[in-house]
Amino acid sequence: MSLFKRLTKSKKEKENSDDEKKSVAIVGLDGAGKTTIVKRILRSEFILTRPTFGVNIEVYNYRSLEFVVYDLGGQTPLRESLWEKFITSADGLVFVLDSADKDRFELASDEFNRALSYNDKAPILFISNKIDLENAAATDEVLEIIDFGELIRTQRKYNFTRCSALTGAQLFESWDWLTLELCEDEDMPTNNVKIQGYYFFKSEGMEVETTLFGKPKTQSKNVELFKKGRTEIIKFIKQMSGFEIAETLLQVDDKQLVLIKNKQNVIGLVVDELDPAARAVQIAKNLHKKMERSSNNHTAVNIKDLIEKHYPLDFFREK
Ligand code: G3D
Ligand code: MG
Repeated sequence: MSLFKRLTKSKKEKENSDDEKKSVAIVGLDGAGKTTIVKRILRSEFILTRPTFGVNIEVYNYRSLEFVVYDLGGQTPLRESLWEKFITSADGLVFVLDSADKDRFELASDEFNRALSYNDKAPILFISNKIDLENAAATDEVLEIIDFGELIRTQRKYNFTRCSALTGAQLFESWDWLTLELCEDEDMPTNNVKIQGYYFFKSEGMEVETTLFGKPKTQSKNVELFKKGRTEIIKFIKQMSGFEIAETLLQVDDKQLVLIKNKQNVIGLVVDELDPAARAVQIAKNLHKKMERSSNNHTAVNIKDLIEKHYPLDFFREK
């Protein structure tokens, strides 16, 4: 199917097909940082780009999500009708502003309002990008120009975030917000927590397994850390023995240990101290659910396989 047809498919058609991809339109003036943001989030191995008939559209796919990136401004009639259609059919909308490009704030504001006028349902993630730059506008400077009044009045789901695609600051958190609005957590392409390894205990304290990821050199570096983590888990299990559900986040050297306990099991994930722990918590909870499901079906599964299969971007792989 051509890109044009795919983008202009009617809403009705979408509702009728369960396996339909969710599409996210990522728009903003050229140079705002859209391509950088998508690449940073999806990482190159999961990207499929399809340049389309001379119009600057990039399409990226990741599982059940499709990201369509489009430069706004300088419209020709063809571009105009194309982008109207694809914004109208988008399930999620991301608007990227170059917060240091103050000369074009008015133009960006007009384009933002136009995008909103084409789609009155999709949740909106507004990214004020490039905050690492010295002359980046503060939030109130942006809000003077960009009007969120309509979004508030209509109780539209939206999220305003200041971030830097360059440093990654705040980027993954805001992306989590959008993808949680749009899809099953298993399909979330929010990533880069790089799980370094995990612990798996029975909730009464029996150790089932501990696995370290990475090359042998990294693993041997992490052995001590994992020993400390194990001690922390045993403490946690003792403290929480009266509770069916408990969770905590611990600092172990320069790593974070996310510990989640349910009725049967305790799962501990180790991630870097700078990685988004909320994401690791979400993953641990999902792993619990998957373990539960498989034990109900009497099928044997292993956490490592689950992580590799469902969280390929979160899995720590050394080059
Ligand atoms: P676009 O896809 O919206 O047109 P790009 O924008 O992603 O191509 O980014 C345009 C330029 O801005 C790129 O620089 C890119 O590296 C830079 N950029 C993107 N995000 C940030 C950020 O958060 N901070 C800073 N400082 N720069 C950023 P080049 O030099 O390649 O044109
Ligand atoms: Mg681009």
